Amino acid sequence: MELLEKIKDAVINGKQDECSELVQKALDDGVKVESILNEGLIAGMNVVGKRFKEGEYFVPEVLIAARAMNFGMSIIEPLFIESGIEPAGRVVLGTVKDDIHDIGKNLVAMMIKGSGFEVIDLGHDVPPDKFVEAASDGVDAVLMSSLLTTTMPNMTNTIEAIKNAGIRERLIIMVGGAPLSDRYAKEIGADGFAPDAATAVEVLQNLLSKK
Ligand code: B1M
Repeated sequence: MELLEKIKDAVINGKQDECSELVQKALDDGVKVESILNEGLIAGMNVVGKRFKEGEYFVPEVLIAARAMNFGMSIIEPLFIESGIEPAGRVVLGTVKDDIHDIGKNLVAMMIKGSGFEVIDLGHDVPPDKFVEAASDGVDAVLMSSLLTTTMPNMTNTIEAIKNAGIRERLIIMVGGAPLSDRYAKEIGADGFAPDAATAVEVLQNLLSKK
């Protein structure tokens, strides 16, 4: 089997050590960093996202696959700058103020990272001004997660803070989390909503392509 196909499979099957070894072997064999990223690691996470969406994979499988991908990524990341590979985009992500639920948010982070984006993960309980601060230069999108009906208004507060900072126009704003809906996202003035982590990637890519 071709090396890149093996890397893809190692991600899909969550084999972290195998994934790092194969990535290192590919580098030693002179395979381009870009190919390792796109045809190996990202291709693997795409399959994982699809299986998750179709109910074939559950949260643990996704977490294990994402960990394997991260093992592989850590080997090629230092080479990105040298080879001049630009990320697909740069996003800021966090769970809003007063909300500490971060399992779903972490899944979203992994999927998005697995699609070639640079993710600035602010963690959980993130106040509006932290989102604003992080979304300054070179950031394409702000992604917010909320799992509590009581913290959903903090998405509105964050969007307000982003508007007040004068940076709303150049940013894509996406929201998600179990109690949210597409309708709510529209009501609060977000650009997009995704019901799950795999769809989050599709929605983000779609919104950025129209930007
Ligand atoms: Co909390 N909790 N919890 N909790 N908790 C819920 C959310 C709840 C529904 C349980 C219930 O009552 N049935 C309820 C919320 C009710 C409501 O407001 N609607 C609730 C409550 C009330 C609370 C506390 C207030 C309880 C208390 O202390 N009285 C408290 C609040 C703490 C706080 O945040 N201030 C609390 C605390 C906790 C724990 C700390 C114990 C723990 C969180 C641990 C952690 O995250 N590190 C916890 C957990 C685990 C849950 C449940 C059981 C599971 C949540 C989860 O991780 N799901 C949850 C009940 C349930 O859902 N069964 C519950 C798995 C995860 C993969 O799914 O997060 O939905 P989810 O993410 C999905 C999508 O929503 C989407 O993609 C993800 C993957 O597909 N998504 C996005 C998420 N963010 C997105 C962003 C996007 C796009 C998609 O774009 C930006």
